[in-house]
Amino acid sequence: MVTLPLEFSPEIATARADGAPVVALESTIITHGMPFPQNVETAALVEAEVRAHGAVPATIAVMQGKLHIGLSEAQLDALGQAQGVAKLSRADLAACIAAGGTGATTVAATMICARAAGIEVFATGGIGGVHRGAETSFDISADLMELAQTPVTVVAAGAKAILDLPKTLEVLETQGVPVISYRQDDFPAFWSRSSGLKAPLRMDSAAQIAAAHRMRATLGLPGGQLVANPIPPEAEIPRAEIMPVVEAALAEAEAQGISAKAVTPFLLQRIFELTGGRSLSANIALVLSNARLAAAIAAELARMR
Ligand code: PSU
Ligand code: MN
Repeated sequence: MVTLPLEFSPEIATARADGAPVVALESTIITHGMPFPQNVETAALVEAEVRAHGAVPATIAVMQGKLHIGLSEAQLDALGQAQGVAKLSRADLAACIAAGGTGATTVAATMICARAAGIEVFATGGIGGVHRGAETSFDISADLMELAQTPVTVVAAGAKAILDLPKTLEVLETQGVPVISYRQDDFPAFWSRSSGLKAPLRMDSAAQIAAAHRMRATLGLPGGQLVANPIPPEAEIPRAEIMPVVEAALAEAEAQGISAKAVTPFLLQRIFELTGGRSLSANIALVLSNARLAAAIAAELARMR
């Protein structure tokens, strides 16, 4: 057997020794989800937000074959500026580490790494899902199947309207993933507070979410939970405004034959350009809000230990 080359930052090593609450953060949002320099600025703000709410942030990435749990400021900066960083999902992770490579982890890969590091809560922006036209393209993000098998509670602002949201909820239900809207009945749609669809579950406190996480393990069920936290009202882009932009970006992706792993980054970049950066301000606000909720859930879980 080879051992996993886990590399804990000093801050995370201390937090682990103390049993302090830790929140995992992904790195694909930095390399493929936002432009430089806002990506690096946001990563630092999100880490600060987690600390301000009583938990320790662990940004996760693969660098030169090491699985880093917690990055230094210099490492975050380097990752945020690097060109052509690999996007690692479940399928790519082992090959990248074994080859001594560097890559950013998606939601699926970050969940796998968080579990390996004993971290139970993870904050991000939006998860991948079922793409529109999946009935012909079969493009369904590995994030959904990861939620069904890896025991990490993921806090996101729902899924983007670039996806087919009804089909995304159907797959999550089929896979047995608890989808929990936070303090509202509707499933949120990333930039907008509502998708127009009801979420299967609703919870109103971090303690409730932590208790459900523990009970899932007690029942012997594999998998995690998806907590869908609506964007703060003041940062919301109403559906009527964002939908035409989403449609335009989707039409361009189709015309240019964008496929597979390139689809999500292409759409995010085009929507950023077409909204004159407004989509990015909304994205930053919702990630910060998710960081706060994830810190509160991690604190509850630490208290229950
Ligand atoms: N959705 C977003 N922002 C993102 C991503 C998705 O709103 O940054 C990233 C996440 O890392 C997610 C990945 O796990 O894209 C999903 O990619 P795919 O659809 O190729 O599985
Ligand atoms: Mn895909």
